[in-house]
Amino acid sequence: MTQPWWKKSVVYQIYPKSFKDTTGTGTGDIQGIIEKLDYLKELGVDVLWLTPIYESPQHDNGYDISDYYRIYEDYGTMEDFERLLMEAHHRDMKIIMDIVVNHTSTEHEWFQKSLSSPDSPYRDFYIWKDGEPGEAPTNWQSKFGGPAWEYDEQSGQYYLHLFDVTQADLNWENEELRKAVYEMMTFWLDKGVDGFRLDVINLISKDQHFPNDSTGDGREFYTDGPRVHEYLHEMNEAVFSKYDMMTVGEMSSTTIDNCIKYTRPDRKELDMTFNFHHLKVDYPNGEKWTKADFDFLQLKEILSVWQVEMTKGGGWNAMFWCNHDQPRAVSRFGDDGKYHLESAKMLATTLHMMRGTPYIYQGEEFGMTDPKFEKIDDYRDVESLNMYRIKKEEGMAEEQILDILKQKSRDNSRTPVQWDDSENAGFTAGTPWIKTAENYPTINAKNAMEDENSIFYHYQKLIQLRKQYDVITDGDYELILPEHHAIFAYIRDAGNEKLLVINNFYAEETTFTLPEELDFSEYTSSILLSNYQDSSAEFEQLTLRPYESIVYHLK
Ligand code: TEU
Repeated sequence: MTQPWWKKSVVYQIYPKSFKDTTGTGTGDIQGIIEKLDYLKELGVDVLWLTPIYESPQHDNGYDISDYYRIYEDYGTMEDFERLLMEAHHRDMKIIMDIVVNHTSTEHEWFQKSLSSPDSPYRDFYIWKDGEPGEAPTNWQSKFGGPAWEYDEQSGQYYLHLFDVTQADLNWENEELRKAVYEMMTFWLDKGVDGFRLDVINLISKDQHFPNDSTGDGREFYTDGPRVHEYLHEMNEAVFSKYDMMTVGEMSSTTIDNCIKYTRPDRKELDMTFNFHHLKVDYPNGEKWTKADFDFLQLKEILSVWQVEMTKGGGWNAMFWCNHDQPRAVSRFGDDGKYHLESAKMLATTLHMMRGTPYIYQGEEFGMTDPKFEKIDDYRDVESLNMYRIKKEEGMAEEQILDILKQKSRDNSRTPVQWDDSENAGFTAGTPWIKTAENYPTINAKNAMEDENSIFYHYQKLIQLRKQYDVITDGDYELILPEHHAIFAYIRDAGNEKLLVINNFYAEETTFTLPEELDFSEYTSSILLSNYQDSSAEFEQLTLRPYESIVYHLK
């Protein structure tokens, strides 16, 4: 059987709002994406994932959809989108859409009907429960802070919103709703899109007893919920199975067992899943809203367990360091100062040489950093602003809250793409909707393209290698030196062909010694990729320089 194309693909995530503005509104647009297609082709990515571009009041930057069949005005028109699709296909690149069907905006027509008449068939498209004012149906918490239920005086009932109060959860128990969703998906596929990224898709099935949560926030009653596999299988039969497409599910707080089930091909649900466990290594005791260093040993362990177990179970991982909800990888796990170049390349290699489909988040390919905002006025994200308010109410000092946001806010990755050193980093001729990071005169795409030693060309090389070496896609994964405090090293093993991947995650020199039980003396070795010009060809024992990263090919 031939491999599905998405196993050898690299996906590039576009957050349109911050990508490229061509109209001077300060907000990116579809035309801006079209203008940058040649740049993306030069990078070599195969698939572009667009975060939501549908009509939306933008309380959560498009993850609050008010009409699935229309394009958000500031981004352009349906004709613009069709042109983008054509231009991308023309360059042999695919486009995948973000599908948000755990919830809609409360401005969606379905919700408006549901709200205004409890007798309407649309009432049951959402999750309404009885309750007294001030006494919500359950004690579940919204992921953006505060209660997950909102009271509607007129009907005396509450509706569920796991995210913002303007994002009402859909009722997947309702068959008509499910049909309407499948119809909408079919509309986009018939238009020619090549797949979907499905937003928080493992939250769609809620425990119908709606119990109170005695310990936490309620997530155990809807995460990987009772009917989620049934729904995804149904979706696959009704929609995905009819197209040559890819699907990636975004899975909040999921488990390996569930991700195997979501992605094992014979189960016919999804192609691959994002999970976030490796990005919680700087959440001490599970708490995101604290300032903390990342736990390196934990990072290695989590990534490795997912590599090994997903392979064993026949599943497939989507691999990523960053997205629009996460701080910038080089600021978080690397060094965005002195070793910016070395550490950004090292992180890229570490991830792209693992098993799974890698994702690059816009700007990552030339090392964009967190903006390090100093004032609350610089922030735009609904989650950050909620947290600011809640922490203030709890009595936390302003300075401390700002310090935490500087490290943890989702806005860290949402600042405009830094195209060049002109005003507003070449993103807009107007006033950008969110401030640009101040380092744009040096860290920008133009500089990167002009320097053959740049991070950009390192990514380009990684993408090319994936096409050339099957061991990158197919090889087994084995972590070595699990206890080493600075080195993240692993082997990819496809029998007679292997990769030895060695990464120094810190700014100090450190010594790598190949474990004795590994005997590669019969193999011929060569360096496939490195982030220093003159890395040692000798891998039995070597001194790694700051953030040095080397891939040896053994055959
Ligand atoms: O995110 C889901 C999600 O659970 C997060 O990564 C979320 O940002 C985090 O829990 C907050 O601490 C998806 C989208 O990627 C995100 O942008 C949306 O806000 C969210 O769903 C709601 O649609």
